[in-house]
Amino acid sequence: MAWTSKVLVSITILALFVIDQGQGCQVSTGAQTTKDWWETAQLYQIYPRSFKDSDGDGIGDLNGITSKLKYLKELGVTAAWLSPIFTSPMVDFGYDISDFFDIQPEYGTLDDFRALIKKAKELDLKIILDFVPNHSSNESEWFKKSVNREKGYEDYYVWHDGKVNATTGEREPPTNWLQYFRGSAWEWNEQRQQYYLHQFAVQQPDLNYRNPLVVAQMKRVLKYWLAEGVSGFRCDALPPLFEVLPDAEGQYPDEVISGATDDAEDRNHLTVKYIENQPETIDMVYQWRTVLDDYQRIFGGDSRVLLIETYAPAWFTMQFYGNRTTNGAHLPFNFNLITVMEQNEFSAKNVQLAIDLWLNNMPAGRTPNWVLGNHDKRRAASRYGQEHIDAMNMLIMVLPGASVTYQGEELGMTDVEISWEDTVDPWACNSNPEIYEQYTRDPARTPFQWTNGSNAGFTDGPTTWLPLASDYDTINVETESQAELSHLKIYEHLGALRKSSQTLKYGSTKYQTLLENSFVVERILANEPTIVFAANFGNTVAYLNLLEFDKNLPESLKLLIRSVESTKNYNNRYGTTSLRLEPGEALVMSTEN
Ligand code: ISL
Repeated sequence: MAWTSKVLVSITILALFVIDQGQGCQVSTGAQTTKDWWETAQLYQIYPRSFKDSDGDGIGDLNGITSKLKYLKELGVTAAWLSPIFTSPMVDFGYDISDFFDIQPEYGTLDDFRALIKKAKELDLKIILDFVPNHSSNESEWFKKSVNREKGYEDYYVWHDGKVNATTGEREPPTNWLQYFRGSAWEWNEQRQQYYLHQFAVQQPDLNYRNPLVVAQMKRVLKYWLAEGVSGFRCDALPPLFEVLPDAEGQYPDEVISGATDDAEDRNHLTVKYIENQPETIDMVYQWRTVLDDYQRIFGGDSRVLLIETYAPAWFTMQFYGNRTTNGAHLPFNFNLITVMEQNEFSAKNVQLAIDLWLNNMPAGRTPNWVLGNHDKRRAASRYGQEHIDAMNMLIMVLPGASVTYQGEELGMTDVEISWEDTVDPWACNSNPEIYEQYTRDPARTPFQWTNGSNAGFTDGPTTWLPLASDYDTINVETESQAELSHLKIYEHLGALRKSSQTLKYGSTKYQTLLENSFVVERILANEPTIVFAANFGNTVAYLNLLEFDKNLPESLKLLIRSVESTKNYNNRYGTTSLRLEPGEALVMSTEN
């Protein structure tokens, strides 16, 4: 080994050793290796209905998305995942699919989809589709055939005779199971004279994964869209994929009442043990991974990826990654930055807890990811406070692994209050005007804000399918692009930094809560500038001594990116021993000269 290489190796080892001596939390392995595209991806969720309308009907569509792919490229996005675009009666806005092999007519045609893929390829953008395996629409041919007990379809869904009440003699559902969207998870079908299971709406019957024909059919769905050129799938609603096996008499067990709520229609009324998080679900994901890997082996190209949607405890979620011998999903979504703050206040300590909970439970050698929002949750700017949206966008972009942004979070879009009359989300519609706000997911699904012109530039037509936000005159792409600094510009700067910085790609990570309510993340890579993120989540001024966090930091750091309200200047240097941070101020800095 030449002496220069020896010195390099020693410096790297020394650097890693120094990191390990630090206070606070850190993830090591700063060694530079090559990473596959998804390991450092900047992912972006498109909700097609609300992204861009191209034909004036007030509903977003595929041609609308195609016309805006360049926008995603400018943000730095690596791959966009599209919420469902398949044929659907739209009871759950595309999550109730009636034909898994075709496009919803109001969104366009298969040819429009092919044009979208072609344009994306030209721009070097990857497209990921939503795969909804748990259920179909009740208007699907499969369901109709199953209702008719047509050969091969008899057991496509979970059918049951139900019970007869010993006292009244009346027919009852087989169990007390509740759907997510309020009310019983069983629906009586007159024609077939049996109940069917639906963990979501009545119009979303659960497919029966104990039937090998269903397993094979859903693998066909994956292969069909892979052949159309997609780069992977976001797998919807995994926890309820399997239910426990019935006993020898064919009976299922009741769930225990949890006591968490008196509302007997609300799923939280039950402690769900038999209808979620079964081991067979993990195995099914491993099988889908094989489908994707086989496809790549046969047809070549970049890795096709599996993203998993699961709100489940870590012991279950982490198994999706795979085990010692088998690969599972590339990225089971990490919702901790959302869910920890649903149960606790938004604070630096709880941000740290959210990060710890993922990194400390993640199996070795796997890739973390950070989801800030999606179409099921309130807007990030509304959850954390508008003054913290830049900080949170910075956080997910400086942490190691993949970042996941829901459309509009880069602009700082906020929740739109939707009246009971305008409410369309089935979850809310299954409740009543007094309580619907605790269930509705409409506020985060309103049309994307492109300009301050008519209907925010979302559509040329007179109406929009959900009301527009009232603040679109200032919160929109056009206005924010023209501003000297804006949430959008900050997001773009972050995207560019992620592309250019070896440290953000390969560096080791250290993070810590400082003082009462400030938070710092540091990324370190030998022979590359160290990147430091610092944010004040509190409501008083904080003076941070960053040397308490890492004594090896220099006297001053160069400012790369600042939050909108910060009065600091790009490229100026700021001292590390007493860094003044205003409430809500967030910075990304570097040790470079
Ligand atoms: O929304 C939730 C929490 O806020 C979840 O309980 C959600 O219902 C669950 O994660 C599944 O969501 C997914 O599947 C649903 C669909 O309505 C959601 O939009 C989708 O993200 C049924 O397909």
